[in-house]
Amino acid sequence: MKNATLIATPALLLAFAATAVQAQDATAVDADGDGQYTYEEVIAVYPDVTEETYMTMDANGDGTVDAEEWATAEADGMLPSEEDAG
Ligand SMILES: [Ca+2]
Ligand SMILES: [Ca+2]
Repeated sequence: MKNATLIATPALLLAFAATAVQAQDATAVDADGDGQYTYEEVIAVYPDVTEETYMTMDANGDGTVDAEEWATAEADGMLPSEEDAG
């Protein structure tokens, strides 16, 4: 049974890792961790976000979406649902 355990564990870790990635959207989007979510960073995680949507998310019009604007967009349902991506 030891062999079976060794095989099963990596699969469980992969499943857990996939769940963890989905659960930390905001930090995953801000790839360089500067607190600004550039359009490039956003579409890397949410390919369905159009430039128009991004500009709508950029509430103060400074050209980037910050954490506060991101949270507002998320609350307003502007981000495509992860459930639709499958
Ligand atoms: Ca960034
Ligand atoms: Ca902004």
